[in-house]
Amino acid sequence: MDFELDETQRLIRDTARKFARERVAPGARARDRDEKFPADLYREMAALGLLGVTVPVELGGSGAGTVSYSLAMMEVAKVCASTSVGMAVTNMCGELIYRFGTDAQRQTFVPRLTSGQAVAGAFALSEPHCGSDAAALRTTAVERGDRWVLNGTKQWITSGAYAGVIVVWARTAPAANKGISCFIVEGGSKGLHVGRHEDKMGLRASNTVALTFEDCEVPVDNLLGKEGDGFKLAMIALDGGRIGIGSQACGVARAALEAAIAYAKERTAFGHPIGDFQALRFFLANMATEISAAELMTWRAAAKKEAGVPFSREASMAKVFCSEMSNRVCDKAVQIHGGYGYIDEFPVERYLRDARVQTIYEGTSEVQRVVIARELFKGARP
Ligand code: COS
Repeated sequence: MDFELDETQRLIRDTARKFARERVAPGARARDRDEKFPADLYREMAALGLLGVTVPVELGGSGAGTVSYSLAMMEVAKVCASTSVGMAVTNMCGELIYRFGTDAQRQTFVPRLTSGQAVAGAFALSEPHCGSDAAALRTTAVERGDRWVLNGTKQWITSGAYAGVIVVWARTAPAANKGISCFIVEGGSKGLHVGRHEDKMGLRASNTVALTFEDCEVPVDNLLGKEGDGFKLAMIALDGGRIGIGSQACGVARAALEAAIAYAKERTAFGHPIGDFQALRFFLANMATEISAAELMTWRAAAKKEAGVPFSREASMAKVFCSEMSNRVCDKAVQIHGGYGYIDEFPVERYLRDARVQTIYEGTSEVQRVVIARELFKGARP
């Protein structure tokens, strides 16, 4: 077991850290307030290889592996969780097309994602009536000549109004999960309508919309993977995605811890900096310990994925632990700030709002526990 980063991992982390501090952090508060989508930042990120950390260099990525990806996500999330979620989804879409696409699909769509030409990628699985029960989706795709014709509505689509490449799941046969297939749809396609922009509690600079497909035609060649394999592709993508959200949660929690330490050193009460009081020191020590545990869990899942061994359970464990941890840590950071934690002059209220969705999206905490428990009942090492 090696706890040292290799040269590539260090390089990616340092690149992401510098970019996050210099380019992403300065506007984070204003973007959150104004709900301003960071399209320009994604273009800059693309130039640094951060929109395709795990896809090969020939396709415009960094070919640096999942641990590097996790490190990069942590750095960006630490300064702006909103920016990091679009980064996560774009990486996830690029990797999915790289892994399961035909040569033509790889050559056409992956470079669009990694170069920033597509602005961002979008992952369209959930629908208004189904999120956790992904196999219940109702969007249909019918083959007509050399086209697939899509009809239906997708919900909670990150970067949906901006994404140039959208991976869409649709029903091609009645059978629950075996009747689902996966398609690559270009943003702006005829028959693709962008719905209401959601006014969210957190991640306010991230764009979240519904997408409606009305006789939206895509070439037959845009079927990703085999017909009927879509559900498995979604599960595989989400396993990796959960490492991304675990990383995001760690990044946000670290930001909250650092803000809390700074405030505890500066604020005085009863003639002392409040950081002198043991109650607060214990809060901070617990926060730091939990973050450290969460990071290790995330990197373990990432290392397993990179090694090509099963990692679903580890990804779900990391996701549930990190997301719940980040909510506890951000909540404590607000508590340490007292009244100042509740106003937008200090960043901890944003961190808490941003953390809240982490136990919900890319599979709720309850879904993660379903995945973990199933593995236990299959006889996996507890
Ligand atoms: N990797 C590869 N294949 C997988 C898989 C994984 N991680 N998980 C499931 N599968 C396969 C199964 O092996 C099964 O294949 P067979 O039918 O050939 O045996 C098939 O997919 C169906 O699996 P399962 O029966 O477990 O499906 P369920 O409908 O019971 O779904 C959960 C299980 C709840 C775990 C799944 O629907 C899920 O993860 N839901 C959450 C979706 C989500 O995260 N939504 C958020 C969207 S993004 S914001």
